Amino acid sequence: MAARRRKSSVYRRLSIKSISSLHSHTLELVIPSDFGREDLEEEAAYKEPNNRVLKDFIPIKVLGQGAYGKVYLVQDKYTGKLFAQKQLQKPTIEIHQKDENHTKYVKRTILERQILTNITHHPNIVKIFYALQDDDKFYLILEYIPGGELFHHLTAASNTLGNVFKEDDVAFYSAQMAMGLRHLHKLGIVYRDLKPENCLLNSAGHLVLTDFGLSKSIGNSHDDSCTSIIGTPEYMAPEILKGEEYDYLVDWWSLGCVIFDMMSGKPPFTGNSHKAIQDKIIKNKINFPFYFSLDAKDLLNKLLNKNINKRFQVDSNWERFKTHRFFRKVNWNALESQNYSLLTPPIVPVITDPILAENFSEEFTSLPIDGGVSINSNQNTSPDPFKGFSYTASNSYIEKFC
Ligand code: ISQ
Repeated sequence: MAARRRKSSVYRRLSIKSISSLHSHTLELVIPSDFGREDLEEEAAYKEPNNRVLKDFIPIKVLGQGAYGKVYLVQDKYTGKLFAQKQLQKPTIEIHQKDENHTKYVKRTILERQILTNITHHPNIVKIFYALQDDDKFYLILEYIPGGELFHHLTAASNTLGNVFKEDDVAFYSAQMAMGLRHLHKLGIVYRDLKPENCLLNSAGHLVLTDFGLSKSIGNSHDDSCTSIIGTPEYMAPEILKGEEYDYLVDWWSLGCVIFDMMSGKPPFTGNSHKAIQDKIIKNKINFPFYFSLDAKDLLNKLLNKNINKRFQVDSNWERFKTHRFFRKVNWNALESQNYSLLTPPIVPVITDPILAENFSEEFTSLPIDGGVSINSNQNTSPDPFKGFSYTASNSYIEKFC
């Protein structure tokens, strides 16, 4: 295959202030965003996208950090394309003895890779392009969603009631969440972890669900040992917290909690400890703020019914859900035909250059990039106890969607 130049170069804006004795000028220079990065080889030989190793992804910034790993913004050194790379430390005997939660995260990451690769393309669900590993870590190379968390924009959406969205905007985002959930349910997947942090905005302002570490394939596995609760219970359905059997309905409960949160700035049940929150979710009645509309309260009462037999069975009553008055301004036809250009998102994120990750918290983006890939990275782990983890999407998929 002949060497091919990168199709498009990514550019970065630099503002340089110059102060003369009389005036202050701002000069804007537009330079390639990989300027000065010798590791991005300008003349790198062309390599098919389905032929990547870890070292082909150059870490640019930290986008997020969890208990057991970080999410990096990385750049494919051959194409300049950006991806989100989710990393997780592999289990060692030492970690295993000290920390049983880590073992759960490892099982979840393996499950997350299986679930994501089984999901057919959907605009409201993050895409996976590669799953790689070296001796120390697992790496999921995912679609980069540059608009950041929906709730990052909620904090900016100050109005007289505080950091809350208008009801019509809440209807817009919750309809997109519902589209993503329904797609998963049709594939036999329960998401189980719908919460604000997992809802990102793409460059056009449409919502994308990420983080499938808690998802579960119904009927595939009865072993739930890897999915006992870690993290915050605020958006979790009472039947999960009680350790009872559950199904797709848990996602519609969580949707109710996220709608409540978008409209009021907090989820319906809060407290100082996980135990206090859990108790309220199981026992307490919901209190609606005075400014919630009748339509919103009606929908939320249906979604947030603690009794699973009385909760809104959205999957089997999809038409009734879509035609609820709360969603009266939503263009469901455009959503269902995936004609997103007909939709007008309430917020279009400011993205000067996606490589700047300006919609992600500085708490993360200012962290040093302590080597995205493990030192002494040896990708050909042998013998490989995690055989089956590694995955590469097809060239056509990578080229079409990235
Ligand atoms: C995609 N883009 C940005 C951040 C992300 C965090 C987690 C998973 C996927 C992501």
